[in-house]
Order: sequence, then C-alpha cells, then structure tokens
Amino acid sequence: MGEIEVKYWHEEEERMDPAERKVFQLERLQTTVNRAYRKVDFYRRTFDKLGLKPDVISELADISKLPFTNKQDLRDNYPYGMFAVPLRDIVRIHSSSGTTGKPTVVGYTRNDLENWNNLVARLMTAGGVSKDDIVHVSFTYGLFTGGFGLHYGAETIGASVIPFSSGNTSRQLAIMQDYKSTTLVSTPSYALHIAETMEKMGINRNDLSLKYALLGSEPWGDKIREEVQDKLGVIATDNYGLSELIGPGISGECIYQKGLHINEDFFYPEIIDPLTLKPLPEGEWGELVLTTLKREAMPLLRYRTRDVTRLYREECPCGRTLIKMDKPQGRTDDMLIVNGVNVFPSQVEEALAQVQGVSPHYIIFVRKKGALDSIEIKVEVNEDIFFDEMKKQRELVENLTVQFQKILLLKPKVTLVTSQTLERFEGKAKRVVDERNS
Ligand code: DLL
Repeated sequence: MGEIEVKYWHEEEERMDPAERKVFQLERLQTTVNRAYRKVDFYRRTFDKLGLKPDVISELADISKLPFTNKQDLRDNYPYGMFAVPLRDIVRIHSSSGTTGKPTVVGYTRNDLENWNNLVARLMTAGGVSKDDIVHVSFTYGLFTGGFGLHYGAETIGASVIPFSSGNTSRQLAIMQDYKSTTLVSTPSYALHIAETMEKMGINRNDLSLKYALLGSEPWGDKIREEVQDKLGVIATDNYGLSELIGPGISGECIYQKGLHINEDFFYPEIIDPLTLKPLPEGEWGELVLTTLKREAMPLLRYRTRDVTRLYREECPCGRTLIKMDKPQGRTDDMLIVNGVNVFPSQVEEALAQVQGVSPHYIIFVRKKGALDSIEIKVEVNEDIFFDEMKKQRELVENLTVQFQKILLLKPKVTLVTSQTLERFEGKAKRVVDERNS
C-alpha cells in the first residue's frame, strides 16, 4: 500500500483542525435549528409542546436538549410534511422501499444535490478513486439512493461512470472485462456474488482491471473483505449512509481501512444508549444519532438511525481529522433477542472468520421450541472441504459451535450446507429468518 498516494476531495475541510471545525458546526447547527423551527410545522409543534425556543443552542453540547426525530415522524408526515422548502425548490425525490410500512420520502434542493455529489466524491476519493478511473455501478438506480448517489459522486470526480444498475451478473462481468472497469460500486454481498460468478465463468482477477471496490449499504466484516480483496484484486472500502439523511455520503473509509471518516461538517454525530436515550461518551458503543448541518430541503434534528456503532478520534495515516465511526455492527431493530441474549448477525460473521473451511454465507433461523427459543445457523462450506468425509464434517461443526458459543454467548445448532446452496443477493442481503411469530 506504500506507493498509493493519499488524495483528498476537499482537503481543507477534511484536514481542518477539529477545534476550528467545531466553530462551523455550531454556526450550522444554530441555523439548522432555526430553519427547522420556522419552516417545518412538525418541528415547530414539537418545540412548542416542549417549551423549547429555537435559540436553545449556545454551544454544541446543547444539542442534547433537542428532541429526537424517528422514522415514524417521517411516516406521520408522509409524503412532504418534513420539507422546509416549497415543492418548486425540490429537484429530486428519493424514498425508502416501504416494505415495512409507509415509505419515507426525501427531497433535495439543487444545493442539496451539489453537496451530496461532493460528499460522495470525498469518500470515493478517500477509497482511491480519481478521474482516471472507470467506475462500474452495480447499485440499483431508482428510488434507492445507492445508484444515483455513487453515480453522481463518481461523475463529480470526473471518473468515467458505467451505470449498469443491478442484475445479469455474467453480463456485468463481460462489460467490466471489455470496458476495463477499475472500480466496482456495490453491496458487499453482491461483490462476493460477482467473485463467485467469476469462478464459475473461469474469469480470473487478472482478466479484469479492477483496483478498488466501494462497498456499502449493509453490514459486512473482515471475512467478506478478505474474500473480495483476494478474489477481485481490489482495495475494498466501506461506506455508510441512509436515505433519510441524504443516502450514501455520510461516512467512508480511506484506503488505510481504519474506520469510517464521518463528514461531520455536514452531519453532527452522537451516540446514545438506545434504552435510556442518554448521550454516551466517545468510544462507547450505542445507537448513532445524526443531525443535518447544511441540508436545505429536509433538515433533520437528532435522527435516530438505529445503527449500532461507536465514535472515536484517532490520528489517521491519511491525514483526515474527521471523527471516525466503527463499521456498523447491525441495527437495534435487527438485534435478535434469543432467550434473553442479544444477538447481532455481524457476530455470526465474526465467528465464521475464526474458522477455516467455511464461506461467509450463512442464514440464522430462530424458532420457538416450547417456552424456549432455539437458534440454527446454516453455514455454507467452501468447495475444497470434502463433504463426504464424516469426520471432517463433525470437526467443523464442533469448531463452529465453540466459536459461536464464545461470541454469541449461546449454543446454536450448526448445519453445514454444500457450496453455492444459500441464496445470493443483488441488493441488501437477508440473513435472518425469525419464525417465532409465524
Ligand atoms: O443504504 C444508503 C447507501 C447506499 C449507503 C449505498 C452506502 C452505499 P438505505 O437504503 O436508507 O440507504 O439504508 C440505510 O442501511 O441505516 C444501515 O442500517 C444500513 N447501512 C448502510 N450502509 C451501511 C454500511 C442506504 N456501510 C441503512 N454498513 C442504514 C452497515 C449499512 N450498514
């Protein structure tokens, strides 16, 4: 990695002295709170009910006096009730899929779009991309923010963008090969799927020109990173965001892969205890809460992301001074409670990483057995394990069970399945089947 040159998109902002950045944050927070109160009925009503005045912020710590905003608030104000500008000033609308309720709608003014493009350009630059790159986008283009978000970020840098969108993996590979794509943009699970399809098609990493993979939109750990890097021959960096706040562009890793740099001059991050709702000090794990600092169309105050991570400051070899967040471990609403024990799917992945011979593909089943919950984890073995050797299989199951017990603090039933039998995903992977209420 030594020869890789560190690049910045907004060097001044990304390397600013944190004390100086705080001055900007405070000014922007005050403006945001004022605008939200004046322009969004929902905030005015909430503030008035609490007897809060919009001038409540005289220092950054005062943010804890503000109420939280939840996904339900966006749903209650569906579709345009959270907008702080008239519709004629909105130039783009995205929304969530709405599979679990009313969709949440997000609007962007022209300035919001410009900021969004630049924030994505920042994280893509941090991940190694430059105007010399050919960027293949495998995110869906549509209401989902992934496709358009990364697309315009790459265009802003001046890279050549191939807007493939999702589906037809063998054709995607042919295009990547012929067009000499240097950068893959997708979910981590889709990057894995591409790697497997390459094997099936007899395509070698040297047949492709890939150098970077910018992966995001779902949790992933080191095992997936290693596989993707090894099989595609790339530096794979993580990037995080959610549509309610902007989409991708909230944070991203640099090529040193030492945590995600948060664009904190645009989003003020806090970590709270999801039960007491009290702010937690830097370094502690909890729920990420974000406040927009520059958004025109839809300012959001203390939005509860439900994502579990921690915030920390440390000197990064890349020179960025932005606060970091750890790779999100999962969502508080994805957390399974199995016989009173909290289980995150990411812990399963962590356990898998400790064991040789298994792939990163798994599914967790939770069932009710009488009064108790039971958990089964189906794990796909690697091709090179001889499935007909009973002894080897038994050892592998024992090995996995020990690791799961150590990390999950409960004993699951472990079932091995042959290579390539679990479902693959083009969008976000679904790894939990909770059959307790069905
Ligand atoms: O997934 C935005 C995005 C697109 C981010 C492309 C990065 C790349 P939503 O569909 O609204 O937006 O889903 C947001 O996905 O609250 C997290 O739970 C999860 N998520 C997103 N990025 C990551 C990540 C986009 N890097 C929800 N690691 C968030 C873990 C992630 N989880």
